Amino acid sequence: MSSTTAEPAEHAERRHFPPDPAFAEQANGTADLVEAAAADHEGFWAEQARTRLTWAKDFDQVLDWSEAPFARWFVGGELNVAVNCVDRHVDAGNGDRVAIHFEGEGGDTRTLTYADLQREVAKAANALASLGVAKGDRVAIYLPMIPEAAISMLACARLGAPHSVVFGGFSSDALKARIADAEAKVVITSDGQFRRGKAAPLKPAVDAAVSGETTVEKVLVVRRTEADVDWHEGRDVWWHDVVDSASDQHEAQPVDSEHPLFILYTSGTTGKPKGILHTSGGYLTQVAYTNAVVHDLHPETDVYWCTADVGWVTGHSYIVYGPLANGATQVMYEGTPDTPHQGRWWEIVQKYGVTILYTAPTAIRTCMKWGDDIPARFDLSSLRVLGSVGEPINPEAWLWYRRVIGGDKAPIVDTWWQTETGGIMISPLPGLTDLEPGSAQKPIPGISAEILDDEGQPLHDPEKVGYLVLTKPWPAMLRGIWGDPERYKETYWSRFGPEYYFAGDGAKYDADGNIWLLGRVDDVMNVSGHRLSTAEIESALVSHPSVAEAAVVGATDETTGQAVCAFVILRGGAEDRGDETVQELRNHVAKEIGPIAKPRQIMVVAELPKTRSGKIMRRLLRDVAENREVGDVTTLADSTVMDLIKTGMSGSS
Ligand code: 6R9
Repeated sequence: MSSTTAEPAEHAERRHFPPDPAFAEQANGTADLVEAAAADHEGFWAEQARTRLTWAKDFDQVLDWSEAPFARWFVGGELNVAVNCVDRHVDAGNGDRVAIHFEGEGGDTRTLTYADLQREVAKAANALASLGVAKGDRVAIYLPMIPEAAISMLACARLGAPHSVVFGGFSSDALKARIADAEAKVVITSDGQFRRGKAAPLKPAVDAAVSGETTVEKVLVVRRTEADVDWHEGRDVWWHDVVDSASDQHEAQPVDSEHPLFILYTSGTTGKPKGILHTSGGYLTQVAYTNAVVHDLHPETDVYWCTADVGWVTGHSYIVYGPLANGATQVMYEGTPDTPHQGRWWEIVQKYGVTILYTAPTAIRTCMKWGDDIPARFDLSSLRVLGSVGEPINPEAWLWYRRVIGGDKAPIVDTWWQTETGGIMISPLPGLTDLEPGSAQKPIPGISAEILDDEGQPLHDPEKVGYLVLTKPWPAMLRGIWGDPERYKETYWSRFGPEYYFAGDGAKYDADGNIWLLGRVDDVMNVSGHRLSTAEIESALVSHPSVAEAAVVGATDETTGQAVCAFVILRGGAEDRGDETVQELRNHVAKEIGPIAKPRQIMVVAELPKTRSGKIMRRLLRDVAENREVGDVTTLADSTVMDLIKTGMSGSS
């Protein structure tokens, strides 16, 4: 890549939002915390580990980095993760506090207090043990968003059996590959799941995935939709048979701080999926800390809701482990935001009095597309913190989120992190930071990042695009790729040498020293020697009043090397005037960024290809833009989207 300066988008509104003094007064994230972390990195994390978690045996060393890049945190310490997330809250007298308000897509509800959760997790742990699961065995979990997903994860943690959660939307092939890689002994699934008002089967995918040679001995099946299922005597067992009848008393054994907690496969890019390995003490410390400080969680008074699926790392860290370690009361919702109507999420916020909402930019842009009048029908005044994760949030969507959902007052935390980092790394602190729409801003206390140029030199010039790296080990960092230590070193610790964790994201500083994340490095384009970021052009397109969502890719071009190709979804109400619309949008990008960024081609589409966690799969759009056969679509939320786009393409030329 060249180090050409990318022009900043000249957004009409360059507004900052200073923290509200009343909010700052009660905030968990304080200036003292920032100071403490800067003064003593390891001492700071030791303090977080000791004050936020309950250890069965204290640790005697904070960090062992002698085998870098393989870290060991809180060496010698012992704890049980499930005990930290459940039992200790009951022991502290909070058994009656609601842990989970479950809302099914069809409107069925279930309330689980911490005491209920303790009983359910103990039963599930006893049942898994009776099926032969012991410490160290791997368990695959392929479930919809129902309480049993969290209960299963915690039951595994209780036994010290690492889980591998696979999205309920993934195909049997994807499931099979993940089961094989982790050599899972048991799979936990359900008969089916409710999506968009219909029951969709899940168990057949498991049946296909475990047919033939397999490591799987038992399949534990939750009844959810009551659909008929094929039954394999001797292998399949019903949850309601073995879990419901199990004892609700279970003695949990502490595990070593470095005992594996879970494997989670990263999706999206090409090649064999990577089984990202996380362990116990460091991971739990960082997710508890960030959930308290970044989301500003006050467990006695807040009602927290993270809209992610548990099959995504966000569901692991910010539905299950972080909030439950902190004793939070949270909402868990099974379905889609528009079932049975487009106000469903806001109805849930109103119903439970949600105070903290954590979601993804793609969801925010979708709600923007549906129009302001939908959220306006509900009382959203309980919301006091809003969070964003998964992609850069463009300033337009940020401002909409704050105004329409946050009542023009709730701070937004734009949180940058990855499956590999385990927990939040770069984010504003809601009581402390002067908020800058569109930027994730600064590493949180305890985390250090830099932006490097092609030669690996620190880049401090504002607006120059470089590579984001992390410069110090952190407690929730991945401990490796399951079964492939070389790939771990090669992927993350070789691009700029062993000192720097290479995140794979493009980034730049602005004049105030805020970090702007610019998308995956593979998605950065080079047009006539100018480096352009997909995120910036997309942001410029979305700042046009007719555009709801945009995806930009670089397609090979004979004259310019690469050319900008854009795919856009228009907002509800915006008319598609064919060439006129396209011209207007091209000119808009030229005006916002510069003529060099003007898309060669703009396609108006109805949908964009996204993973289940809402990330646009640009490589598939690149295939379309370069007239190639479309690649692997198994991790798409809806694989028919690509057919729609291809048909649209041939029709429009
Ligand atoms: C948590 C999660 C990681 C990649 C990451 C980056 C993108 C996530 C972001 C963001 C800009 C943010 N990403 N949060 N980009 N601003 N606030 O998403 O994990 O699924 O592993 O994806 O997502 O590109 O490298 P994961």
